[in-house]
Amino acid sequence: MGSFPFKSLREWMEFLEEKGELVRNKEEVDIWGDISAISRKIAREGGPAIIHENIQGYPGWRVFSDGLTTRRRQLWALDLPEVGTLEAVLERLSKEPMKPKRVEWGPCKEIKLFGDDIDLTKFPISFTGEYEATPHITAGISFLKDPETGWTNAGIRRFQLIGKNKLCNLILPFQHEAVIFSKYMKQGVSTPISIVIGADPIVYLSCMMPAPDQFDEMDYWGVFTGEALEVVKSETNDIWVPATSEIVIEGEMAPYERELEGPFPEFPGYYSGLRMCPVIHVKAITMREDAIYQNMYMGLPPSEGHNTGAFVYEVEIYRQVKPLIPEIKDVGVLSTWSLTTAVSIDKTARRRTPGLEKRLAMAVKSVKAGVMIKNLFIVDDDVDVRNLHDVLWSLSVKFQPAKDITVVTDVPGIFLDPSEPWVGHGGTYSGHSSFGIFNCTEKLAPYDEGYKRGVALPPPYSLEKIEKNISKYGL
Ligand SMILES: Cc1cc2nc3c(=O)[nH]c(=O)nc-3n(C[C@H](O)[C@H](O)[C@H](O)COP(=O)(O)O)c2cc1C
Ligand SMILES: [Mn+2]
Repeated sequence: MGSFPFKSLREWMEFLEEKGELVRNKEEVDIWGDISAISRKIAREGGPAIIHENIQGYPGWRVFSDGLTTRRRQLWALDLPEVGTLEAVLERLSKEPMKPKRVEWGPCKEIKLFGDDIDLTKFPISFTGEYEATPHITAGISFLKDPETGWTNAGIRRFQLIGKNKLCNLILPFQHEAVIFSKYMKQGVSTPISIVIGADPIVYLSCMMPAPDQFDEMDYWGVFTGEALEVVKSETNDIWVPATSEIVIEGEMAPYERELEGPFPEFPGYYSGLRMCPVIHVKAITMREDAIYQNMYMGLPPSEGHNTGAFVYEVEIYRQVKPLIPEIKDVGVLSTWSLTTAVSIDKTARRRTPGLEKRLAMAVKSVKAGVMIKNLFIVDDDVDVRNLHDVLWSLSVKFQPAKDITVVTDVPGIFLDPSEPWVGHGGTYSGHSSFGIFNCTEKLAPYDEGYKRGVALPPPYSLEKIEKNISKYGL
C-alpha cells in the first residue's frame, strides 16, 4: 500500500485507491475537451482523483489528474493535520533544507528517445479551453539551473506544443524562471531546461512553493518528509530531476528566439493574449515504460492548480510574514491564485497597537509570496479565514466602506488579470495594479458600543457541553 512519504505518482495512486478517492475511468475520453471538462467538474464538486485509461487516438496511454484538488488530499500528501495546519507546516519548514540525493538510475530512464524518435504529438497532451490554438502541457514542472550559483529552480509552467520537438514557454518576468533565463541571455548562450510530467504529490506541492530567490524548491521535499528526494541526472544537461518521474523532457532555449504563445485559459478565468515567448528545442525524452501522462486543468477557478496554489501560498505567506509581524494568525487564499486573500490578526495585540492591521497588510504585500494579492481582507483571529461566511460576516458588520478601505495605487500586479487597465504590454511586462486593504476587524472606541460584549453566541458552557456530547443529540 502506498503510504507517506509517497515516492512516486504510483505510490500516491495506490494510497488514493485504498482511500476510495481514485476513479479508474475506462470510458473513452478525447484530448479536445473531455479530460478538461471532467477535471473542471471534479474541482467544482470536490470529487476524486481520476485516471483515464482509454484516450481516443492515443492507445496505451493513461492520463492522471486531480490528485491534489481537495484540501483533504493535499494534507494527506504531506501528512499534515486538518487543525493547526500552518503551524504544523511551519514547524517542519523550520528544519534545515535537505538537499536531494543523487542516484545513478531511476525508473524515468526506462525509455530514452533522441533525435528523430522525439515526437511530442504522440503524447496525449490535452486542450484546456475552447480557443486554444494548439494544446498545452499543463502539469509540466520546469527545472532550470542558475549558471552563476548552481541554484536549481523548479516550478509548474504551461508549455504550448508548437512542433514535434518544439514547445513554447510562457516565462513571466517576476518568476524565478525569468531571473535565470535572463542570466543565460546576457551570456548569449542557450538555457538548458528539463521538464517533468507525472511525479509524486510532494514534488508537485514543493515545486509550487513561492520560495525566496536562490532557494531550491526540491529541498522542501526532504524537509516535508525527513528523507532526501532521489534525483537522477538529465541525459543532455546537468539538471537533476526526481528519479521516479513518469516523463522527462530535456531541451534548450536559444537566447533570442521567440514564437507566439497562447491563447490559453489563464488562472483569472479569461484567455491570455498572444505573446512572443522563448522556444524550447527538445533534445531528449526519457520516461517509464508504461508512462502515465499527468494533466492539471487551468482556467476559471476552482481547479487543481488553483487549489494547490492556494495551499502553498497560504503556507509561504504565513512563513514569510510571521517574522515581520508575529501577530499574524492565519492566512486563507480565497480566490484566483492569491488575488483575493484574507489574513487574521491577534485581536488583543491590535487593541494595544492601533493601526497594526495596516502594518500587517504592508508586510503581506512586501514578501515574495504576497506579490499577487490585489484584495486583502484583514479579519480578527476569532474568524475562520478560510470560511467565506465568516469573512463576509466580518465585511458586513466590522467594515465601513468610507473609512476601512485603503487603496495603494501603482504596485506590481499580474498582467494576466484582465481588470488591469494596463493589460496588453507583452511578455516582458509583469503587470501593474492597485492594492486594496479591507479592514474587517472590530473597531476601537468610539465605535465599540456594539462590540463591547463580544460576538453574540450561546453561552460558552452550552457550546462546550454540546460539542462534548454531540453524538447524544443524534448529530
Ligand atoms: C497549471 C499551472 C500552470 C502554470 N503556468 C505558469 C506559467 O506558464 N508561467 C509561470 O510563470 N507560472 C506558471 N504557473 C505558476 C507557477 O508555477 C508558480 O507561481 C510558482 O510558484 C513559480 O515559481 P518560481 O518563481 O520559482 O518560478 C502555473 C501554475 C500552475 C498550477
Ligand atoms: Mn523559485
